[in-house]
Amino acid sequence: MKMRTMLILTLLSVGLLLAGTGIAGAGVIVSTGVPTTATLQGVNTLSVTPMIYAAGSAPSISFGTVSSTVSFLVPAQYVRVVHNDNSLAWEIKIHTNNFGVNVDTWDPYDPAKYGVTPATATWGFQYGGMKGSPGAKTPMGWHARVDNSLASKFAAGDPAATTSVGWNFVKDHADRDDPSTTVDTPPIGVVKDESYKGANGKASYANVAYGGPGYQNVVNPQDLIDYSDPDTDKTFVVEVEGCFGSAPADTYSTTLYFDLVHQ
Ligand SMILES: [Ca+2]
Ligand SMILES: [Ca+2]
Ligand SMILES: [Ca+2]
Repeated sequence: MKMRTMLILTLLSVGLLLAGTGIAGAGVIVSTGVPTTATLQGVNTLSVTPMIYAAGSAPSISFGTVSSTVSFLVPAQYVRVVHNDNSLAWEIKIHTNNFGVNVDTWDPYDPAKYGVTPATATWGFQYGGMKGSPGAKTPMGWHARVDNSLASKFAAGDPAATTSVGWNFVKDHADRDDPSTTVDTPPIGVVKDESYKGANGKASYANVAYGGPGYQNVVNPQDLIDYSDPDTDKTFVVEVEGCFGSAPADTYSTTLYFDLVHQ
């Protein structure tokens, strides 16, 4: 090889080497950082107020004296719910607790606890709604809306037809699984568990709303896409109804609870 050719090749090699170094120089050579922390204070507030349709607040929900011919009745009051929670995932659940059970330790599946109050022979397996004398109960339904106040009532309907009427049954903390119903339809093959714990994960049953930082959804069983409507603020309303058609004449009462729960 001639000296001139060798010189050219050498120069080319150095050029390529420099070019290669140039490419390597575009990547990260050193990476270092500054530790950064913040503790965002948690906020977990929930308040509920009975409101009269198209008017101000009320001390309670009162159905008054109900005619024996009435099957489903929406009272003169609804409930305004104001919430604020910045946890990763929260839910607001509606329920009664007519027998004062501790839902964290209550086992609706343990047969040994059948016979302990509430006795199924007297009260059956579902206790949500209002309670009268032993064995007398008036189931209740709930319907939630993203509105912050209401001027008119949602049409009463049988909560058993959830998606067509928009109402859900109010669950009780002591609700047990009814062993006579085993399979839900639809979807076929899903175990039909009516206990409060079984219904726990079903958004359209005990949950009235859920969300996380920056968003909140109000449950709406008539939205067949995701059973919920996005709310633009932290206030919504829950309407209730009494299902008197299956109840005997009596005087009924309960406390309607709203629980803020973190998932
Ligand atoms: Ca709202
Ligand atoms: Ca069942
Ligand atoms: Ca939706």
